[in-house]
Amino acid sequence: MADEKKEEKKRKSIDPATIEILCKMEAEHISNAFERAETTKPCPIGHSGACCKICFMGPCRLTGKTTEGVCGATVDTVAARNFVRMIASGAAAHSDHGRGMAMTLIAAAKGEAPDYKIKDERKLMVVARNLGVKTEGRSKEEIALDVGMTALAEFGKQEGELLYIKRAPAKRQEIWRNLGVVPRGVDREVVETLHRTVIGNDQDAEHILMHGVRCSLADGWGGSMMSTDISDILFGTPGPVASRSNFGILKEDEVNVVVHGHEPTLSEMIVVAAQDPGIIKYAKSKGAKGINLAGICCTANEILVRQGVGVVGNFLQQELAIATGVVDAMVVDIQCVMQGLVAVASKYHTKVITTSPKAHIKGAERVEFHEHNALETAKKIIRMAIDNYAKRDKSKIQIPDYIDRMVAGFSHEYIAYMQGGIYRESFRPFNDAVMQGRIRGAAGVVGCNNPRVTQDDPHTWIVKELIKNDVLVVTTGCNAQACAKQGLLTPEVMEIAGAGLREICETIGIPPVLHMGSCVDNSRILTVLAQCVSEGGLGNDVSDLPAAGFAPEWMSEKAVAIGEYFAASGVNTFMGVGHPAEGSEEVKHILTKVWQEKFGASYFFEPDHKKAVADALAIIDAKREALKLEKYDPKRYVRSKTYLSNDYLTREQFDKGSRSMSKV
Ligand code: BF8
Repeated sequence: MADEKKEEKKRKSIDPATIEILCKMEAEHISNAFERAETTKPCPIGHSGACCKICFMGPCRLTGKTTEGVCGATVDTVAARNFVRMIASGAAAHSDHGRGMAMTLIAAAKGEAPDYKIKDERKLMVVARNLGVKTEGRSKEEIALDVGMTALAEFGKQEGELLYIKRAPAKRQEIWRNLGVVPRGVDREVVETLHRTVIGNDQDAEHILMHGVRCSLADGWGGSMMSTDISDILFGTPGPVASRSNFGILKEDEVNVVVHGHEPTLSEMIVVAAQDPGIIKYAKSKGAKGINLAGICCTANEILVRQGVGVVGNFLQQELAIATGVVDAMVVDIQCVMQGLVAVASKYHTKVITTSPKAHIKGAERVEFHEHNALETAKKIIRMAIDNYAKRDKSKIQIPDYIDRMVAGFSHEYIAYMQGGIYRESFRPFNDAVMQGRIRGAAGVVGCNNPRVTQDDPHTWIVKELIKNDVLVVTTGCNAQACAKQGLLTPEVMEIAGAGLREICETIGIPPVLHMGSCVDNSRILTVLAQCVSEGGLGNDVSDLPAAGFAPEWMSEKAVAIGEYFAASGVNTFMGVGHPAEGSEEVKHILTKVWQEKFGASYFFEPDHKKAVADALAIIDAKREALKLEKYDPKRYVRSKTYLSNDYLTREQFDKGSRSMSKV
């Protein structure tokens, strides 16, 4: 019976640790998102983008014989409006996070947030130059203050072009200018999206969708990019760190504090507080051996890539983490935090603690976080977790014995550094390898979990298939965490990489799957694409590069915004799961055929992830041909003999998974 249950759960996830906890929760009759997805089917009309609920004459469901709403709106108008409203919400979320970072930088520069320091002066100088802030003869605090104020003004820029647009290749900037989509401040673009899509306003699908492009670009090349840059200034630009993932990193004899959400401001302080001797002593006084800090979702990625803090899991594991029975506090800030956490926590001793003024959850504990007393608040939260440690119900504890090793923290600065050293950072070796056909192309594989597909299966299948085909992969968000759990962020993964890709990765000293950070750090991928273009030899624009993007298990509006800005930046992008505008042939046509003509890249929604990879490889090869590069031949480069066969795990060992079954 137990085996049958496991078999059934295998349809829900490829992660054995997740399956183990799903069985436990079922036995304990505790609800979770996997189970709710079974009982709550998507509304087929809303799912296809054909439900209009923007006024109270409706909602109008444009299905069957109903081809227009009460106001006469067609399904194309309705689907386009729904689509760009997703973009606006996603862009708002990333960019409001970015604004928070700018405000923290300003507070730190003014001395009003004494626990925050400028950690990366070099990055501060680079960002200052990009934003036109004078640096000569000024203190770092003065520069940081101007950087913060300039960034803040960018969010609200009413007229003109965002300053960061000039980071894009000149040809791409021209395309955007000619199409009238160079963004102003994200605040204006989000407001205008909502205005255009109000009842009785913009009613031409293509015109509506073009503004969606502008709004998404204000996120990718604006709010998200500034968020990444300012986080690096405050907390350090990531470089490779070794760490671990999955439920096995939780400890039975220590106080487990799990941070979840997106902003690094609080989680960075919790990292500091968890190392405080007084706090550790307090934990020991309560019978614990120490404090074990771990993360979920993008907050986890932020403190992983900078501090090496371990990752409990991705989006769909948040409720499950509590069901291990050993999470003493789950500390959440903003975004991707399920309300279901509180119900699960009510069956255990776990305290769910909300901290952001923007996100309360009924039934959760509340400790509001502000920059001016950040460390003190972090210590208060950890003390709450320590006080909770003794309240665990030992009979309910079950920690799946799965720990996966990983290397993360590949900022674009570090990737450039690896290819030339400190005196000549470059992308030359990468570009040369692509030109010679050793590397076939590059892909970004990113985005969420979605219980409508088997958790982590499309994510990791795509990544493995790409590297087998000599495509270098960069990853962020919940895809990165899926990869971590399957050992795909380790050097051992070289064993399944194509010979050409492997040779280059070994020469440069990078793994073939590079964890670049959180979802706002998708802006790092934009920067890498621009750097590859400016390095030369691969065309004049992002759309010339043999590259593709994937978000195979997306669910969040943020993912729709990200996919949109990638496509509009010239990257053919494949979303999985289903099409949120399935009901409109016109919208689907615009996002694929029309975008291809206008932006040189399409925005595909392809639920068959195997087909998505085949299509992407065909596009990559077509780009290679257009650039007149060497024809890609997988047999041309053979595996180098300079590496010993025992350097990495054997193929058999890899196929079993890289995970260690015992705690390491
Ligand atoms: O911002 S990948 S589930 S955690 S939305 Fe959320 Fe999606 Fe994960 Fe990070 Ni991004």
